Amino acid sequence: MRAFLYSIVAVFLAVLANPSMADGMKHDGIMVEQPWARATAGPAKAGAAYMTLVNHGEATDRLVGAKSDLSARTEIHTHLMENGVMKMRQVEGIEVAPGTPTVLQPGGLHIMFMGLKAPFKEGQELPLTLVFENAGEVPVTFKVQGVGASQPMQNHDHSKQGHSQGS
Ligand SMILES: [Cu+2]
Repeated sequence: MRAFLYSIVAVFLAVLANPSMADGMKHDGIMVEQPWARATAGPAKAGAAYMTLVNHGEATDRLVGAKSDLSARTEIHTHLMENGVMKMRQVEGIEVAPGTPTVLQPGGLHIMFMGLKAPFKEGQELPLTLVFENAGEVPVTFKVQGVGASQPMQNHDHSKQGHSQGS
């Protein structure tokens, strides 16, 4: 009986450890919460996506890149003040330490889409792949909010995901 219980636990743990069997947004300890973007205005050729990166693993990981078919180039950016002017600059990577959520948000870190093939329209759910040093490629579906949105929309459907994984 005891061995039987252990095997049940083992199967359960295997499901937890295998991202394809468990929650689609959880990959080797990295969880991407509330990915979102603002709709782009008119002819804008650039857009940005924001999200919170949570590391449920034991070791620090790093976001080292982003891939997307939505734009010619997809980069990791931050904002910084230079001579009193807010500027964007590409960064090599973003450290994601266990227990410390890393927030990408307007005015700070963001995923930048340069040379957009089509504008971001409110209500769209678009694919993006984040590349982590340890966790590897993590597919994300981000939701496009209104042009003036300053934070991810709070869902009232009591669903943590907010939407299904598109990939
Ligand atoms: Cu940028």
